[in-house]
Amino acid sequence: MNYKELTPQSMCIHAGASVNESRAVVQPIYQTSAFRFDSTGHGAALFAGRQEGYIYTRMGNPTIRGMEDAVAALEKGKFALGCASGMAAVNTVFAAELSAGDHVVCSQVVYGPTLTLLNTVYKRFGITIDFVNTSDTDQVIGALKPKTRLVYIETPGNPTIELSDIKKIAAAAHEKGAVLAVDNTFLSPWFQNPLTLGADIVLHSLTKFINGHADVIGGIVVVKDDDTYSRYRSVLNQTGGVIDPFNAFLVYRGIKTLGIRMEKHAENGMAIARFLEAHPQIAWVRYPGLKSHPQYDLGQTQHSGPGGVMAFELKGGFEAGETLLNSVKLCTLAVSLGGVETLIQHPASMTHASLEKEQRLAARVTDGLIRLSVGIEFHGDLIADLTQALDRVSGYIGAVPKGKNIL
Ligand code: LCS
Repeated sequence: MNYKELTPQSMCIHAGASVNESRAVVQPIYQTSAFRFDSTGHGAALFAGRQEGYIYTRMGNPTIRGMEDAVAALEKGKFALGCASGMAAVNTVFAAELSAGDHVVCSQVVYGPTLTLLNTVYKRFGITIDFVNTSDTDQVIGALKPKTRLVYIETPGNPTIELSDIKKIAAAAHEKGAVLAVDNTFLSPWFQNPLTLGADIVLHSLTKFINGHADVIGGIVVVKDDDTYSRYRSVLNQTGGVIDPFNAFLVYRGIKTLGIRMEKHAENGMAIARFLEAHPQIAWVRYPGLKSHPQYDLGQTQHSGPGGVMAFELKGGFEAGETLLNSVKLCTLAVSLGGVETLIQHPASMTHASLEKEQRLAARVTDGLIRLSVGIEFHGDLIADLTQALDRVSGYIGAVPKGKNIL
């Protein structure tokens, strides 16, 4: 059976080419650095690419390959490249695409270290970058230059949950001979497939929803054609930032429940976003499932669900936010996102602390912004926890109805 023809739910369970002589139901962990050659001729044929097979785990490994093929299928791409972290995936895209003198148009709203990587390492290598508000396609069009090689977006962006129009941005980039790379970490391939909307490259931090259990650091790049794949594979092979077989195994296992987890993240996300939006302490909530999201209509055209991550701001600003973060008991105060447990964090002092204040504010990461990654606990327990924590926010103790304190 060709797993590429399956529906996404069955793909989650069965996608990936299994190289598995043991007949084990689950792809085994090939925890080996190298693979034996039958003869010098065999080794030479593998190195020359005349014969298919595995040589050395940095260049490829069956456990990693199974996971890569599963993500490639779910993203409707042709090949994927498993990386040691999401940042290794980001770096693979930059290293494969950019040469000295090239220009990049990058969204202002991306994971902090992505912006910093461009602004430090790649700037040193003679790359010029314009950071623009990519939720306004005209700003992307206005920033494109003859030297633009890469347009880079996250949608929804981390952490403000602003959306960018993948189809229109891809068309604008292509018109100028540039490629569009989309970091699809926040919605996962379950809810959004940028390659089908015209993007050339998709990448993920596997650390988040795709693995889903907060126990792996990993990343992946998905491409559409053989030539791009060989070029990227060669860069990843030289730079060495590959995922290891054990982490690939854990991610492959996580993928089996991607669909049911994502549906639950979204169901809980809707319940919590509505609760927060109606709460008197909350100034605003940004979540793709809320009609109040400024780009709700765009979202409906490019993703099939809202995911599990939202941003909000308290009326009491940063101090109120600090009290909230120090008062939650079921939600965990931690960075990262996309796991089965609910995590809450403060981007200005945590995930986006590497940005200069000016850059941070340009990216609309205000001091009072809070990011919530909703897990798959029972939503009523999460609402009870947020209620008791919001009760403690200064000036409002007693002003909001008390929730049941479950802890
Ligand atoms: N892309 C996005 C959208 C991310 O959110 C992250 C990490 C990365 C890439 C990098 O992935 P990593 O190397 O960590 O696997 N985002 C994080 C965050 O928001 N909190 O902690 C990490």
